[in-house]
Amino acid sequence: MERTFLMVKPDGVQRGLIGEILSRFERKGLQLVAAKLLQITPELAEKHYAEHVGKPFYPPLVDFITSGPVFAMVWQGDNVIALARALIGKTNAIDAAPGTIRSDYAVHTNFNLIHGSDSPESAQREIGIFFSEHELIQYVQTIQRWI
Ligand code: RTP
Ligand code: MG
Repeated sequence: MERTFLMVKPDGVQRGLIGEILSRFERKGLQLVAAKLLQITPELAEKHYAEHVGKPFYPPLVDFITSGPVFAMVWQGDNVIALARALIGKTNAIDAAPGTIRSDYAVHTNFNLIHGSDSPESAQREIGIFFSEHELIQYVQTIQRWI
């Protein structure tokens, strides 16, 4: 059983798409284990996007991700990291497959609505940045045996 870190970015929060985005992961049969609305500081942005520090798109990325509240979540399920990335779609909305979140709602690479961890290492690191252990709720999801 894997866990991944997902986050509705400031554009998704401002556009009122938290519920729409969250419901896609619920319908898939994945399990929500933590969630909160928070404001990302520049320091937190640098931690989260450490791999991108120094790249040309990094300064606008930090401006964007700190521009308003985000909705951070941890989801659990078999292959949840790759499954979530598949539901999210490619970084650039033009390349995202129809039916994915970014294809359905995003226009620009810079405003692409949602973040999803890209590997088990990233997931563990990002969950640790945004959540403490006591915020991760363990419970039996009774529908799991049908999924
Ligand atoms: P994310 O980390 O936000 O889930 O997005 P991702 O894995 O699909 O893309 P990543 O390569 O990690 O890039 C992080 C964010 O930086 C912006 N970006 N701009 N102009 C560009 O070439 C470019 N490349 C990346 C995007 O907003 C991307 O979500
Ligand atoms: Mg990424």
